[in-house]
Amino acid sequence: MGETARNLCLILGDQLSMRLPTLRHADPSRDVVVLAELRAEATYVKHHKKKIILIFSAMRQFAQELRAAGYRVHYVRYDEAENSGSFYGEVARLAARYRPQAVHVTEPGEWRIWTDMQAWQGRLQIPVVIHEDDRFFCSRTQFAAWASGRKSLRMEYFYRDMRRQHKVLLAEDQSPIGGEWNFDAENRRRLPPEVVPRPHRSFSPSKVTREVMDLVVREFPDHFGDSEPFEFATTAAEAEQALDDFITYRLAQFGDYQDAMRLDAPVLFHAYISMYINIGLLDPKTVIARVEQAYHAGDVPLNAAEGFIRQILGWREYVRGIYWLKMPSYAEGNFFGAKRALPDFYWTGKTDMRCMAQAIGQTKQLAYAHHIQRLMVTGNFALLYGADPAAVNEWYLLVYADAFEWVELPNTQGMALFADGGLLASKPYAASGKYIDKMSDYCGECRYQVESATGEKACPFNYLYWNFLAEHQDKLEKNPRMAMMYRVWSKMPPEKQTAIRQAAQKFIANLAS
Ligand code: FAD
Ligand code: DLZ
Ligand code: SF4
Repeated sequence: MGETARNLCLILGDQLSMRLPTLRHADPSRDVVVLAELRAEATYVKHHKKKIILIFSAMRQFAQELRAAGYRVHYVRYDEAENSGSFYGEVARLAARYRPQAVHVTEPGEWRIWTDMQAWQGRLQIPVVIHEDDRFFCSRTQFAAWASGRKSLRMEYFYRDMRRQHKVLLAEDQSPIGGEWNFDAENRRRLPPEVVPRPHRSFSPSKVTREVMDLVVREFPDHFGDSEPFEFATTAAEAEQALDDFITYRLAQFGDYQDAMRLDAPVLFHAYISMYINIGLLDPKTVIARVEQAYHAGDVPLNAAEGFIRQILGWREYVRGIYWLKMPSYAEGNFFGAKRALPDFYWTGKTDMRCMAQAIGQTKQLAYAHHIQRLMVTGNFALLYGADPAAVNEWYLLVYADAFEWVELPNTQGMALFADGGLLASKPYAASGKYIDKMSDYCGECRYQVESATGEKACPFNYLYWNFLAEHQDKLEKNPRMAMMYRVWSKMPPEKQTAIRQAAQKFIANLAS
């Protein structure tokens, strides 16, 4: 008879936290902790090579830390002959081997795995205990209670409740520090040329990472993106250093320049930590506490601390709540009936539109683009062009190192594409080239002219923007937040309107062919 275990404790690749509920319920001497590198997970979309490298390397090093902390670990490597390639396959195989009384796991981040897991107990004939993931501030049940009976599910009200409940940036009388809940209006400054952001902290690949890089290049050659140079943190200790670097050198200016974009600075004053938070290397609660401390110590202004905390305590928690509240139908939304395939340049980055080339080019290199690039460049283009939401969602899910469906889908469907018809956003984030020009230095380096809407050199964002408004007038003109733009459109001379729509149609036809 081989060795047995009391329980099998499965840890998924985005749950690499020592404080995970699964581990809190594990007895190091009697249970076996399982981590598995899986074909099904690495290929359900063709993830960026850097994303797979990050996850496999972080999993291998997390397993080492668990062993050092006294846990019995069964680690399944990608190329082991017995590896069945899926979560259920590995749990079933290892349950047959260790004959546990029960399987313990923390709830997964994706609907796909959650529905699969519901059948495990029946198939395995032993209890499968799914623990709530308390790395989040707001549980799925709590969000559902918050949403219940509300006409509008806007993030702002949820965020205020989170601030009150978790006593974040709160005065003694429960009012927000600084007198306002939100300093968004102070988060939209243009970046003057003389303000030069300090480059983000990068890490040299360890021996473990080097081995994983070889594996990924060998096994996933046709996946999106560059594998080298690989500079992500892959352990909790390194991720803490990345957080320190952000708080020390970039947080103070995060608030002012949150919406800015610059050619030579892909990260600007952003944190560059979402991939670490999402896979468990950084704890969101610790991140918020550190930022609040920096504010109270007088190291960073309130608009920076509040603006940053809003992203994590507000947006991150809110999109997760929306995902679990609305799945699986949320993924089917297509408010504008958009059907076009994604243009090829989303894969190659080869386009004369400088803004798109920059956002996609750095995505290929880094598996990262910051929020405004995702929303107002690649997302805005997909919206105006009429790209099929399913294709756009797949693209966002595979190109970014931080992409997991619970966070990717609401951001793409709801925020970038308005495919949910306005559940998440009060109006589409559609914008012409003027916005991109205001917030970046891209247009000066572009072959198109941002001030033109017609003619050979007209900026495609301009004619696509007006064409989008005209095409969806029936759906949008009653939205009070769109009224001003429809007034501008209606006052345009008819010949100009026709020229704009023809330019858009020609551009779309060219791309589609
Ligand atoms: P910062 O700008 O420094 O923000 C700090 C932190 O706040 C982030 O690390 C992240 O944890 C959180 N955060 C900020 N904005 C959001 C948001 N809108 N939703 C959830 N969390 C947020 N974020 C992901 O983590 N995974 C995704 O797959 C993802 N897909 C996106 C797709 C689209 C179309 C858009 C518009 C946004 C998407 N985002 C996604 C949100 C946001 O762009 C990233 O979280 C952010 O760019 C990560 O970079 P950072 O760590 O430098 O963030
Ligand atoms: C994203 C990912 C990848 C690429 N590979 C693995 C893996 O080999 N093993 C694993 O446990 N998890 C992986 N993940 C993360 C899972 O896809 C993620 O846990 C689920 O989608 C649930 O959020
Ligand atoms: Fe993008 Fe238009 Fe500016 Fe070129 S001119 S960078 S296409 S917004």
